[in-house]
Amino acid sequence: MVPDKLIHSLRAARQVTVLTGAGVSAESGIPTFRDALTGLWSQYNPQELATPDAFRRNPRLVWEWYAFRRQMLTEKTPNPGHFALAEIEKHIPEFILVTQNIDGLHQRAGSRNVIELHGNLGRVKCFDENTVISQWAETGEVPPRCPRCGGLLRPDVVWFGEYLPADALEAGQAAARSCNVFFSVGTSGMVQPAASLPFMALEQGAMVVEVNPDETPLSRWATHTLRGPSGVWLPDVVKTAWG
Ligand code: BV8
Repeated sequence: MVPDKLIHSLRAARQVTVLTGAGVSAESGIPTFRDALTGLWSQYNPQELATPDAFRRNPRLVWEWYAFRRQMLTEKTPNPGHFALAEIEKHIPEFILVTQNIDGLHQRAGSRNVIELHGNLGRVKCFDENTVISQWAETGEVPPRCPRCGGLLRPDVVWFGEYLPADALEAGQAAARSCNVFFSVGTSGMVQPAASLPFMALEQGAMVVEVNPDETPLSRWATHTLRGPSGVWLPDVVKTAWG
């Protein structure tokens, strides 16, 4: 049962900001970082693969891990949680969706104002120049090389130990500081600086709602906790608030 106070605040909200993590894509069949990596990748820890050093040490391995995830994504589709967020956006004057995910499923579900804090699996950039490259010669070399400078190509995602795109982070922080209602959906809240956004919202008096089957460091501070899958709770919020 969605709390009445949450529905009332949502209907009256001028601005709603949402932070999502891997959990919002779990019901699309995309394993979260908490889930043990499956199959071929089960012997690797994502945090050991998603770093510049891992790429320097073994560019082929890291490139193939992302190619595997990109390939997996072609068979996945947005789930009711993604669609519910796209629906909420239609009812709120100012709606900002800040995601840690790199799967592009929010955009595929129809969300329009999406801030990607950690990049996007569908984009590739030059490791040396940092320029996004959309076409390159397939010579069979893995990773492929930058057509401009010959450097190695890499996924356009933010690795551990790398800075987030400044414009995305600043926009996400501003959105946390100015919203009336903040949803934290499907994130374990372990990775900084994204994990600080809900607390920035709390500091300025926003209603903070956590949607997660499990406890997180945010749970004890959240105004409301919807304990369960986002694919169930978020459609329930939409139905209760707007019928
Ligand atoms: C930075 C892209 C400044 C790549 C990702 C020491 C040295 C260097 C850095 C650090 C350090 N100590 C700390 C840091 C900072 C570090 C960090 O936070 N580390 C943590 C691990 C301690 N952060 C960084 O490095 C960031 N950059 O700080 O720059 C700097 C620069 C140099 C030196 C120092 C500092 C960059 C972080 C970005 C990393 N890139 N992704 C890729 O995807 O391959 S992070 C990646 O992991 C995701 O994007 C996501 O952010 C994170 C996983 O978190 P979640 O999304 O929350 O997923 P998780 O699996 O953890 O949880 C899922 C949740 O869903 C669970 O709670 C589960 O219960 C729930 N769930 C499950 N099913 C459902 C559900 N919820 C709802 N419905 C369901 N059905």
